Order: sequence, then C-alpha cells, then structure tokens
Amino acid sequence: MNKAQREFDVVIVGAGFAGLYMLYRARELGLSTVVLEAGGGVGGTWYWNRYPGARCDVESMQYSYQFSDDLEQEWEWTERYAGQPEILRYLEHVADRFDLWPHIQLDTQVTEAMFEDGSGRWSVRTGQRDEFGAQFVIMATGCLSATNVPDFAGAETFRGRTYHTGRWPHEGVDFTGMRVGVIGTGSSGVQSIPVIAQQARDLVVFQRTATYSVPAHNGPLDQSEQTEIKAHYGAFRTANSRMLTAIGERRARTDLSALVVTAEERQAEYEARWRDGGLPFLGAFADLLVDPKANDTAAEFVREQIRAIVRDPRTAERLCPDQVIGCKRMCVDTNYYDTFNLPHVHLVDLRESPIEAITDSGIRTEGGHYELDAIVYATGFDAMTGALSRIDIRGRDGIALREAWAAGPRSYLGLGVAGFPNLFTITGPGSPSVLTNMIVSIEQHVEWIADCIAHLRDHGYEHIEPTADAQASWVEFVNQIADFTLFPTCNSWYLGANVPGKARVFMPYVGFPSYAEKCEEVAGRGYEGFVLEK
Ligand code: N01
Repeated sequence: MNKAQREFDVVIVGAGFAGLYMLYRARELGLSTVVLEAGGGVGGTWYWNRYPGARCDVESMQYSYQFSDDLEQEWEWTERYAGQPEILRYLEHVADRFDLWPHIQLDTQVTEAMFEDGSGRWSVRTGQRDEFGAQFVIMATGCLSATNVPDFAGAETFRGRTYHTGRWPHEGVDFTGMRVGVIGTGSSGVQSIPVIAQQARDLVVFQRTATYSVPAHNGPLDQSEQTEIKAHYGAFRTANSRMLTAIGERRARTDLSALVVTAEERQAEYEARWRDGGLPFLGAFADLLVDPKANDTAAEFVREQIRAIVRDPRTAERLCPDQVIGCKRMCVDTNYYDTFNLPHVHLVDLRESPIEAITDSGIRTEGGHYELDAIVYATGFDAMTGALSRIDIRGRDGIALREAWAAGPRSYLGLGVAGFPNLFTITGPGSPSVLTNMIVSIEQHVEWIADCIAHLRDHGYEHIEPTADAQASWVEFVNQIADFTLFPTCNSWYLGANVPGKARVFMPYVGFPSYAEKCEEVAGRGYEGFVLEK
C-alpha cells in the first residue's frame, strides 16, 4: 500500500553537487523542500564512482562551490586533483555545515513524476512507494549517472565477478592474483587501468576506440598556491568563468591559429602544456576544435608522446587514436600509456577483433578467448538524458518526456521543457554542462532557478514553462554552434552515439560565457521565451 502523500513547495531529485546547493537556495527562499536521493548517501557521481583511481580532472581549487566565502576559505584540499574520497568528504561536510541532512531522504529512487492538470501540481512517486506533491520539481539527476552496460551475448553466463565503474562496491575490490578484463578506455578506464594493473596477475584491456590522454601530474597541493588563490578567490573564480569551458588555465591563452605559428613554436606550446598537464592542453591554440588541420597538429603531438612512452611499437600504434582530439572528452591520467609496458598487461583492439560473446570463463573475441576471473565494465553512461528518461516524467495532458525526446532532447536553455510546467533541469541538455567545470555550471543554474522561483512568488505567478517556439529556436541554435565545431565528427556520448538506438543529437551547448549572458538576458526581460501563468 502507498503511504500518504506528503506536500512540499519543491521536490529536488538527486543529492549531488546540484541537489545540495539547490536545497540550500530553496531553504533560503523559505520553501518547504525535500531532496530524494537513490543512493545511501549524498554525493551523486562521487557517491557512486568509487572505482580504483577515481579522481576529478578539474583542479581542486576550481572544482568546488563558490557560493559561500566561509566554506571556500575553510576547506583545505590536499591534492592538485582531488580523489573521489576527498570530494565525497567535502560534500558530506557541506551537508553538515549547512544543516541539509534533515531535508534529504536517502535510499529513495524516484520512478514517476506526473503533472496533474487539475491541481496544477506535481505528484512524485518512488520505488519505495512514497508519494510527494509539489509545486516545483527540480531534476538534479546528473549528466553522467545512468550507467551504460552493453548487451554482450552470454554476459549472464560469466562465473567470475563483474563490476561497472559507475556502481563500484563500497567495500572496494581486491584484484590481487586475479585475471582481470577491463572493457572501455574512456576517463573511467584510463584512471582505473593503471591502478588495477598494480594488483592483477593479468590485465586484458578491451579497447574499441583509442583515447587521447594528457598527464595529470597530480601530487600534493602546494600550500602556498592554495593560500595565494584563497587570498583573491573571487577574482580567480571570475576569471575562470570567462573561459569557454569555465575552467581556468595556468598558461595564458592566445588567439592564434595553430597553423600561423612556426612548427617550432607549435611544438614548444604543446610541450609546455603537456608538462603542465590536464585538460588545458586543448587551449594551446584558438582553432583546435574548429579546424581539422589545426586539430591534427595537436593530435599528432599526443600520438608522438604515446609512441615515445609505449615500448612495443604494435601496442603503441593501437593506442594511437585517429579521431579528432577533443571530439570525445579528453582524458587526464596518471601512468596510463606506461601501464602497457608492464608484461602482464595486454591490449586487445576491438576494431581488429570485436567481442563475440562473454562466456562462462571470460571474453571471446574474433581473435581468441581470454580467460578471466573478473570483468570491469568501464563502458560509461547514457549521458545527459538517461537519468531523466529512466523516470516516467509526464507533463500537461499526460505527455511523456521520453516520447517528447524520442528524436533527441528538446529543452529551452537546458533549464525547462515546453509542456512540462514548473519542471526545472539542472545542467540539462542544451546547456554547457559537461563541456565546462560542472560546479560552475551547476551554481549558475541553481541561482537562475532560485531567482526564477522568487520572481514567480513575488509576482503571484503559479506556473512557468518555455514556449514551444523559444525551445525550437534554442535547439536549432545549439546545433548550429555545434556544427561550427569538430564535435559532431566522432561517435561521442555528447551525441548519444555510445548507446545503441539513441537519437544522434549533439546535446551540450558550446561556450559558458555566452550562455550565462543569455540566461541573464532572459531573466532580465521577465523570463522571455517562457509563459508565466497566474
Ligand atoms: O565513459 P566513456 P567513462 N564494446 O563513455 C567503451 C566523466 N568522467 O565512464 O569510445 C566495447 O567515456 C567506449 O568505446 P567507444 C567524463 O566526462 C570524468 O569512461 O564508444 N567498448 C569507451 O572506450 C567522461 O567522459 C572523470 O568506442 C565499449 C568506454 O567504453 C565521462 O564521465 C572520470 C562498448 C566508455 O567511455 C564518461 O567516462 C570518469 C561496447 N559495446 C568519468 N560500449 C574525471 O573527472 C562502450 N564502450 C577524470
């Protein structure tokens, strides 16, 4: 039997970075709010992704909230790039410090959210048979939270242990003495492979697409650097948010094309950025993500590094990617390529010999059978839309979001969807989200939504929803911008291409500063492009 429905002003789904800050803001507005979280703790991505080597690829001093000066000053990061346990501790501290726990219901999987035309309110149901009524529903469900597990023939027959990097056991896994197979070489594979290799007796890496990865050069965070940034944190954050990705760089950017400088100058810039490490490698020249020839100079530089690091030339060639660099999310690693010099680590190129089946004792490819004790799926996520489409969300007239988005997600600014009044999505498709420092994008969205709700209350409006026209123009604009770049040239998860049958549409908006400006303009003009109803 269902429990009695509880009524709130706001239901927030998800208690990661987005949900926690949204809760903080909603409470500040005096709104009765509950956060529903499927996990047994707060943290979202950082609660689930506990695989060996899990670490953020945006530097700690940037990958944190900026809404509270006190929090910013108090918290001491220990490493240049924080590992999963440290980020999880940070988020638990945030929940403590701002007394958020009483408003969070853990172990609660939202299964349905229905807009009721009669009452004009949302009804939210969970797998635990709870029911919540709310004026506003805010999806803080994350862009990379719904796992993608490919449907390999025979997977259920495997007698060893299987793991997905995005659902790692809390007690950890000891691979000592085991023969381990890892499928997938995106960020999760690239981070976990070197660590698993330290334990496993034999490690077989099943690679479908070779990956560009830049060294992290991670290490203890220099105390003087931390103090220096904290002395003018506000200015540091502002400068970073002016970058296309909202990620600051240690090296000044130029507006130059990679093709106008001399070969020596180009090489020197790439070498310097390789020495600095991390994602800013792609900021070396202004046209790396728009001009294929410029892009190829950076791609070839990385391929040269791979050939220099990996001793076996055949393995090195297989590890050399041939797609546009940056088209798929670039990886940031610690000893990834070097791991393939270890005698017990083997690379299987699935483009030469695809996986035929998983057997009771391992993985069979066209080229042979690999005996394994454990299989790690580092196969990623049904990105950006998966967490939303796995909930039965229905707007006016019972229209299902899944159906409305069957040909690809349609949203205005990645914040709201026509036909779904008072439903907000934090970092939804059509917003910069995954192409940026997520925390900057999350804070911008949360603040916009909080201001929007305050505006509705102050002016006596009950409902807000985008117009179909504003939404259509925005979706077209997002695509036009993407088409100007090299992003649509490969099978990335940005396009939904990693999930069989998913519509192929470029989902994020390229460029944080112009996006944030647009959101401000929309709000400044009384929420232009939205219908507000009394
Ligand atoms: O997932 P992915 P991820 N048969 O989709 C392969 C963020 N993140 O979890 O490229 C064989 O990138 C797939 O092959 P292909 C970050 O934004 C951040 O690694 O589709 N292989 C690919 O190699 C990242 O981009 C951090 O050909 C199959 C891999 O599995 C995003 O999360 C850390 C397959 C999946 O790579 C996702 O990263 C971790 C199949 N049927 C994640 N299906 C940091 O902050 C898929 N693959 C560092």
